[in-house]
Amino acid sequence: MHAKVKEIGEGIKSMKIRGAGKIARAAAEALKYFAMEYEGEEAEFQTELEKVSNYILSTRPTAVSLRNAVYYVLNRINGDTLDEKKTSIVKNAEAFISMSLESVKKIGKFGAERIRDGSTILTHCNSSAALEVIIQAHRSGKDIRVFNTETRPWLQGHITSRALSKEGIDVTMIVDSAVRYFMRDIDIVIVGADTIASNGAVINKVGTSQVALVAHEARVPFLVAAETYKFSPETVIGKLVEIEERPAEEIAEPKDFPGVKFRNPVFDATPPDYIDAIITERGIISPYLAYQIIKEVMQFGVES
Ligand code: RI2
Repeated sequence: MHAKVKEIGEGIKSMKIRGAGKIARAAAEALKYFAMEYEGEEAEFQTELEKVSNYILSTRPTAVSLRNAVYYVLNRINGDTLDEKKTSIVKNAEAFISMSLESVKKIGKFGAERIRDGSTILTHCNSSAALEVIIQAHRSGKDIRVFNTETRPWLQGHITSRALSKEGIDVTMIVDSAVRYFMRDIDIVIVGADTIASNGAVINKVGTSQVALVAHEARVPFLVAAETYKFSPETVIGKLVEIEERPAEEIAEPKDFPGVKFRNPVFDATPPDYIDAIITERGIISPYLAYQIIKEVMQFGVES
C-alpha cells in the first residue's frame, strides 16, 4: 500500500484524524497523493486506484462523508492518458477539499444568524460545523455562553471546550448524563452530523439522540450543522446506516471486570421529529427535505 495512503488510513482508523468533515477531506487527500505519486504501469492504474479507494472506504463505516468524498473524486475522473487521469484526480480532490472548507464557513454564517444575543448554547461531541456556527456568532459580537458535554468514551468534548475557551467564549463542560439537569438553562442546541438519511434522521455521536429527546421535552430548539456531502444517497436505495462499534478498551479495561460484557456503539440516530432544522451550506432546511437535497444537490454516490 502507498505509504501516505496507509498513514492517512491508519490515522482515520485510530481516530487521530476524526470528525466527519475532516475524514472526508483526508480521504480526498489520500487519493490525491496516490495519483500524484503513482509510478506503476498504465495498465494497472485502475486496479491500484480501486485498491486504494477500497482501503480508504474500509477505515470507518458510519460517516457517509468519507464515501461521498471518495465517489466525488472517482466519479469525476476524465482524460484518456494516465497523466490526464492523474491530473484529474488531483484536481477533483482539491476541489472537494476547498468545497468542504467553504461549506463549513457558510454554515457558520447562516447558523450564526439563528443565535440570539444573550443565548446559552448546548453542544455535544466535537463538530467543526457546529463550532463554526458558535464561533461566528461570538465573533459577530453576540454575547453567548456554551455548555458542552465531555462526550464519553472518547472525550471529544475536551477538544470542544478548549477550542471555545481559546476563542474567548464562556464555556462550561458537563458530564453527558447532566444534560437534562442543565436543559432548563439552554436556549438552543447545536450539534454536527456524520450521516443524514433520506428520511431526515441524523446519525451523530452516541448520546445525540438523548440530548435531542431532552431538548424536545423542554421545547428547546435542536439544530444540526451539516455539509450536504453528509447526506446519504445510499439510504435512498434502502441501505441502513451502519453504526460503528469500537473496542471495549475505550470504555474501561475489560480485564478489571471479569465476567462483564461491554458494548461501545459510537453513533446513534436522532429521528427528524426532534430536529428543528439542518443548517447546510445551501441554506437552513427542514430535516424532511433530506431526500430533496440528496436528489438535487448530490450527483454522486448512488450505486443501484
Ligand atoms: P464535523 C464526529 O465523529 C462527531 O460525531 C461529530 O459530531 C461529527 O463527526 C461531525 O463532525 P467522530 O469522528 O464534520 O468523532 O462537523 O467519531 O467536524
